[in-house]
Amino acid sequence: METNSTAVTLRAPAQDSFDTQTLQQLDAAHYLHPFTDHGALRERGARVIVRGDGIYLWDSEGKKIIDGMAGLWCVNAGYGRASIADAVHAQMLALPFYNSFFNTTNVPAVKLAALLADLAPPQFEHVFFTNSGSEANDTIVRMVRRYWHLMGQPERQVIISRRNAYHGSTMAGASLGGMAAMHAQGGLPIPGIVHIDQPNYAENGRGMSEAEFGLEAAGWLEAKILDAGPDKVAAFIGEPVQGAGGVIIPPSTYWPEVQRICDKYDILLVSDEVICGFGRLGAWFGCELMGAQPDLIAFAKGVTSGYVPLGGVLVGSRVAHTLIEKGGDFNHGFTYSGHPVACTAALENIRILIEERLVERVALETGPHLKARFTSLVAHPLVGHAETCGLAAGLNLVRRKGETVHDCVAFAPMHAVGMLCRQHMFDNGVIMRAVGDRMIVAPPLSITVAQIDEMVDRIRYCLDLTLEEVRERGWMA
Ligand code: PXG
Repeated sequence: METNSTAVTLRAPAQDSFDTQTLQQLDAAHYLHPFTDHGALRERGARVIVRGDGIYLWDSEGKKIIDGMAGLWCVNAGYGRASIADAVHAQMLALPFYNSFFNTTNVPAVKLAALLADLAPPQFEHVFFTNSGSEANDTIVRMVRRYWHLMGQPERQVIISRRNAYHGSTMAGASLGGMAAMHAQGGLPIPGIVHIDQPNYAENGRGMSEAEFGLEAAGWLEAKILDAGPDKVAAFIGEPVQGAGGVIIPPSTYWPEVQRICDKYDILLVSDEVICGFGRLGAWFGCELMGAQPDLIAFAKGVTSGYVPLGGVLVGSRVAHTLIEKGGDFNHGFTYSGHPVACTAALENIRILIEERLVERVALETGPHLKARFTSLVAHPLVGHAETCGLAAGLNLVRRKGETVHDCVAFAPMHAVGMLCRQHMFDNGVIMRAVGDRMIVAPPLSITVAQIDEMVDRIRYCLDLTLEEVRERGWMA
């Protein structure tokens, strides 16, 4: 007998229209989603996304939506790139898979490794492929500790990260991350990972200029190194701009001072570029803008624009030469490291980014335009402050505005105004991410100036709707 479930599974892919309700029922019955309260999801029903083109998505009800989050910070080239699909199709026919173990390699993986060495800052000549950003960071933990072992300093085990950082959801990735709610589940962090505070000027910089605060926040790294013992510390890891933590843009003094401190104590510097890499900030890698020369770079997301999963670690000469010359086997890797189909998607995606000058456009055209338009939203009664870096932007919804970012009065967390605002956005055809009451956009890099205007106009309209609602509920100061 054919079950209801099989009927839908077999039918759905070939159809233009979708029975949303049936899909939602099956979703609730069978699909455990990431980071999701399934009780709440079951009540609402998941929204079903069926198609994308450029910066737009369509759901199963035919509703058109501006994807202000580029999927999940990853669809840098935009949706509907037939040339990526064609390249992947041809590679699947030629060689869908072969592994890179046992002295074997494949053409797309070799070409991509060489291309990444060209694109990355000069200290990077080597790459280790993974399937995701989390696996890239797990690889980094093992590689850093292996490096220090080979250097005759095996006691250097401690990796310093930051509170409110996001580095993935595997055991090591979630441990490196500084999300308290994640540490509370599964006995994290794993041993040897410690955290310092984030360079969040709005939260921690009262009474200081931004430049002073940047130095102060970098100083927390030095204090932690001294606390742990300089001969015990292996590495520091940070995102150039914290993404999932709320688009936290550090003062310009922060990263050069972090670099100076790492150099002083001979500590490896790791830049997690899973979000910031491949043009998000207007450079191929965020560290180039921030004035840091990391030893290792984690990447994922934008390398394929999310068309096929791929991640990896760019390995700088200091670590690569030690691993290669002193190393013997590095006992680490994945079945799909250097997957030919994923590497093919990356090659075509990067070709598009180069041909359409998308990274340069973020630096010179779309990034500055988003800054002008998005920061003008501070005129809105609900917006306390707004910041952008390249095509990543965040604004704070506040109960009462202040003279400076430090004088704004926040809403009570229990009112979840960010979630309320996010719902208005979605209902009115624009996707924004809510991190508490900070609202975020990071659209595809292919967005045009006119589309930025369309997106910001829609955001302003939804801020009006949110304001109306919080006033009705008596939540404004
Ligand atoms: N590092 C950074 C900086 C990330 O942003 C990861 C590592 C992990 O990558 P994978 O591919 O394993 O997911 C990420 C992922 C959000 C959100 O809500 C952000 C991410 C993932 C899921 C949700 O903003 N970033």
